[in-house]
Amino acid sequence: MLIKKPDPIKASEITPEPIYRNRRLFMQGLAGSAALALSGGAAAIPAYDLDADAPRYPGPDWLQSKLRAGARNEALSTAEKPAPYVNVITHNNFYEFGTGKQDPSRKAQNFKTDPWSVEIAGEVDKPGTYALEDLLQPHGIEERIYRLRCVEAWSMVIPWMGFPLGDLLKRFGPTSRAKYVAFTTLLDPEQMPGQGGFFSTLDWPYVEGLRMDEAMHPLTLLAVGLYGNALPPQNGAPFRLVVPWKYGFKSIKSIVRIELTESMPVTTWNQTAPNEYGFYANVNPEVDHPRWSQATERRLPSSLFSPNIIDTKPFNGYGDQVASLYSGMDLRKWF
Ligand SMILES: Nc1nc2c(c(=O)[nH]1)N[C@H]1C(S)=C(S)[C@@H](COP(=O)(O)O)O[C@H]1N2
Ligand SMILES: [Mo]
Repeated sequence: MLIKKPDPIKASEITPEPIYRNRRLFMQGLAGSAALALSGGAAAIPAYDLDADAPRYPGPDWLQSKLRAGARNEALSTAEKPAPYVNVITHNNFYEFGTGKQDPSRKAQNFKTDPWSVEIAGEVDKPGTYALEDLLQPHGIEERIYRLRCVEAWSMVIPWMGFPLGDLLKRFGPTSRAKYVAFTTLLDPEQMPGQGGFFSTLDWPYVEGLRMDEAMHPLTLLAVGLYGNALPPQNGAPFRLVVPWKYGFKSIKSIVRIELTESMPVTTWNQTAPNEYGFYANVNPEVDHPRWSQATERRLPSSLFSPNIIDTKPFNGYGDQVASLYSGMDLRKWF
């Protein structure tokens, strides 16, 4: 219901005001550490040509050194050109900070993402609450360049930094009853203006879920960065999910809880409008949204004169890797 219809094509992607306001901040303090974060000890992540005016998000020291040690996973990265950094950090869906595409980049800049802790709960041998630094400690970070296809029929290519969710889950010993994984975003109306007010948009906190085999799939990523740096708050800092073959709303941001469950979790968009947003939400050009076609998408950056409309691929182009997870399932019924 509330996810908006595909945007009309905009005349241009204009750098919004907060980016300019942030420029001074960037010049004053963040520049040094950002340059450091991008120089890359192993030199495996290319020094991206980022818009000089756009803010960088170096993240805490412990994360910077992990990011610097990261290398690109070429085999699991698309060769398509990533969207310009400024698009990735200013065209966002993060309803906790408002429903406009630029609300998150305007309103999330002071969102406190360090220290951060994550609870691992449910059907695991070793439940507990862990500081993010400890939770990530054994995991090496790699870069993966993925397509992100929003259910609103726009898409972009994003160079994420992260590690496979499956590697993390294995450490906590899923029990034989673990059939699904549920993820929860932070609930904090003080910091997240979209969660407050009488007419709230969604039932908070935001919850998403995966079937266990989807969660263990090597493409399923826990991201802590993009474009070689830490995640910006508007992109779900400090810790988010990225499931590239599913509509973007499955890729839940700013996770504070991961629970392994026996039954299918109740998830935010599915609960809000079950006829429009399924639990599976695999990208599928043959199953239209009740209010618009899913056959094509607007690949960002796009403009009035170059709208850049492309065909949507089944499973967002990851069918060779993931279609077998759904063999025998009617994907019209399980949309
Ligand atoms: N907690 C939370 N996670 C969320 C959302 C949200 O509103 N809240 N929006 C989703 C949607 S609809 C999309 S398309 C992606 C967008 O990710 P990006 O802003 O990093 O491109 O985040 C997803 N994760
Ligand atoms: Mo989305």
